[in-house]
Amino acid sequence: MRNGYLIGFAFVLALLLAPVSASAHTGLKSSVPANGSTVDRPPGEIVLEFNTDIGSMSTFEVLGENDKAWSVSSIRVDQNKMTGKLDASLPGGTYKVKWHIVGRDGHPVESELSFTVKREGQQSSAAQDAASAGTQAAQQPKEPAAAPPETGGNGRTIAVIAIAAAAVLALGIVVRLRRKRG
Ligand SMILES: [Cu+2]
Repeated sequence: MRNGYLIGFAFVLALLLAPVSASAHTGLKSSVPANGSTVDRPPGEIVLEFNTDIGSMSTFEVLGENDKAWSVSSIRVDQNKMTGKLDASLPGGTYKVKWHIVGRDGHPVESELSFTVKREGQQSSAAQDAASAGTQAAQQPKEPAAAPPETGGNGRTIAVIAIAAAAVLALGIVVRLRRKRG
């Protein structure tokens, strides 16, 4: 009977000691051009700034109408910033910047943003702004479904089990010692 309580207690203890795993993944902090913005001139480069440092393997691509890829050269990662030069002058239209990064916690994260290059004589209207605000809201960064298994999480699970086992063992010894004395 008493051992049941002790095991329960040990598990509660282990849960309390386990670090909270709900920490935020790395996400986009800002960009040039900004998400949902309309620019008067084709940008010469894209600048993506993240809320933590990112891995050197991080990259992005620029897609135009019908998902046509526009060539980006010399993508560079510098701490939490990624930049790349657009090889061509983008014609008027809406573009997507799809980024794939490895966050500071080792998790791959991907998402996209969009911006519009103004066409000749195009006026930015309130309706257009509202439309881009809608797109912006729908673009929350997410972990890709094909992400490799979370090694950090497995390590944590093993740590929790180890702590629980150690606690059970220690309490078992205490109980036995007490029984011998009594
Ligand atoms: Cu993460």
